Amino acid sequence: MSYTLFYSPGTASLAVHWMLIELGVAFEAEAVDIKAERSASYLALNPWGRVPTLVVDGAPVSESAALLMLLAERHPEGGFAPVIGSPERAAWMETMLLLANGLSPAMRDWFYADKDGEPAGADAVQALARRRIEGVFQRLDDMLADGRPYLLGEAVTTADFLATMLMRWSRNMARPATSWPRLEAYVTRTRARPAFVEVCRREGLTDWLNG
Ligand SMILES: N[C@@H](CCC(=O)N[C@@H](CS)C(=O)NCC(=O)O)C(=O)O
Repeated sequence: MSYTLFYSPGTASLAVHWMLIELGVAFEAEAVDIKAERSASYLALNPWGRVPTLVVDGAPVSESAALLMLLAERHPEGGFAPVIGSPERAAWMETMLLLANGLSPAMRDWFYADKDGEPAGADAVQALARRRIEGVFQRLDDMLADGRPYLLGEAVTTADFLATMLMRWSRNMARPATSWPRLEAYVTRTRARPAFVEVCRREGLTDWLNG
């Protein structure tokens, strides 16, 4: 199996980069400057010029949530997704889709309101995005109310990599994820994982680390 990850520090590629390190699989990492014009060769891999792209055995795949699910399927030994047919599988799918459909697009709207839409309407877009982001944070906080350590229970899954990455992006918002006490305890737990510390080291991320 061969992997090349095209990434940019701290962006939507972070969860995939983190999971590759968790899995301990061999991969190449290529930095993409998302502030610069994308090369024709990168646009051939990812027509929107976004990150992440993971080239899997020679074929480019994008969308961070899909990549996490694909890696879980290709490396079941990692145990990062409940097996097909297990009782936990439905909750895992529901949570992955909540994050990918409910939280990730709202984050994009928050950060790219004036680029993806009309600058004149950016405040309204951000106001709605904020409401949606905080609504999902509340749902995630509710999921942890029974004292479970991770979103799906005792085991770390792809949902935790995705959720932690998305919560990190809220660190400078009016209500960051860490202002929900259970989410603060949760990210303290996920950030303590050696692979999270390692991905931050490799990407040069120095904020939002424990202690
Ligand atoms: N839904 C996509 C979002 C990808 C995305 O928007 N990536 C951003 C970085 S977080 C990007 O590439 N931005 C550069 C641009 O839009 O020009 C995913 O989760 O992979």
